[in-house]
Amino acid sequence: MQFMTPIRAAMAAAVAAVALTAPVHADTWRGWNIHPKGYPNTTAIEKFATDVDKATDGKLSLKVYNGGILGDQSDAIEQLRAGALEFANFNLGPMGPVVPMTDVLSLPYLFKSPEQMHHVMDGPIGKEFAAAMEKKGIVVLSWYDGGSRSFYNTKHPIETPADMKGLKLRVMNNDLYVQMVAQLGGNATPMAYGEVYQALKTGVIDGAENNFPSYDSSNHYEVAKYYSVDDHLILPECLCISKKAWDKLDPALQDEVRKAAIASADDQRKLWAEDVKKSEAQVKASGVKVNTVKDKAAFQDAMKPIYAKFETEHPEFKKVIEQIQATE
Ligand code: BDP
Repeated sequence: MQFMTPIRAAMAAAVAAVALTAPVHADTWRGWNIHPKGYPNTTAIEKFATDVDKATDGKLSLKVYNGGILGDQSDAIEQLRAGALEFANFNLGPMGPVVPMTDVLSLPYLFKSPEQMHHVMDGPIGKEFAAAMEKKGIVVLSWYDGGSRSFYNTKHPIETPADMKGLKLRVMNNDLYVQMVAQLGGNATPMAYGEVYQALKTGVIDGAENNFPSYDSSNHYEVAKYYSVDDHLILPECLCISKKAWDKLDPALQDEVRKAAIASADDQRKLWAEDVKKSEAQVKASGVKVNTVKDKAAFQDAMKPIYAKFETEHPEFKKVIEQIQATE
């Protein structure tokens, strides 16, 4: 036997180790998810991962990284576009800086209800948004529910815009949300989701805004005990694939992945409907004061200048805004 230098021996051992641990699958995909285990989106995207694994006989092996451990959404969008991540559940709010058309969806009070939002996104208008995202390297395979978002804070119930005065509120990364809070008299701070709990606790911010499932699962309800239902944002979410990964698949594999994604959105919407009720009951039982804003029109009226400014800056999106508003 030929004598091996220590370096060659170490290299041979390393090669053998790689061979032993190398995946049996042809391709391994990493998935980004901000939510914890048990959250509707987490259950649905994990099911998507196992379904794809099964349906492709292991040609694709998917692993979901929960709890935002791979970074905040704005970073994850860039990673997905670059092909460093292959799939993700994104909220369309922080998508605006990358895909300007999606800012339309962040206009407060655009949709009348989550049902109307689904109707729009599942139809031809949803396809237009998906096409705009695909041009930026993000392939939308299905739309998840994100419910409707309302304000919560540590100080007092919000009944009218006057109650927003001076409140320091965390918003997601999008200038439209800064404008939204400013129009209502508050001060907005864009901040990563994972930093909000601590910021509420230490008084760096007085509040934030979200749907009931996230208010509950993030434990923000433990510190910010006033949740005021004003439903200012109804934001779709997507199950997305990196175009770089998508384009490598042959049509048969694309078909399997798409089927699994559509089934995953069905699962998510069902789980979501249950969780909205469960989480509202849970936070109420823990002592949160939930109030429903009576005069929503006062909040909606305050948003008019945002629409005017947006439509002046983006006349190209005026038509889609009107089409959405005209859809039942
Ligand atoms: C949740 C969304 C998640 C966002 C989060 C937030 O599902 O995508 O990151 O809100 O407020 O409702 O950042």
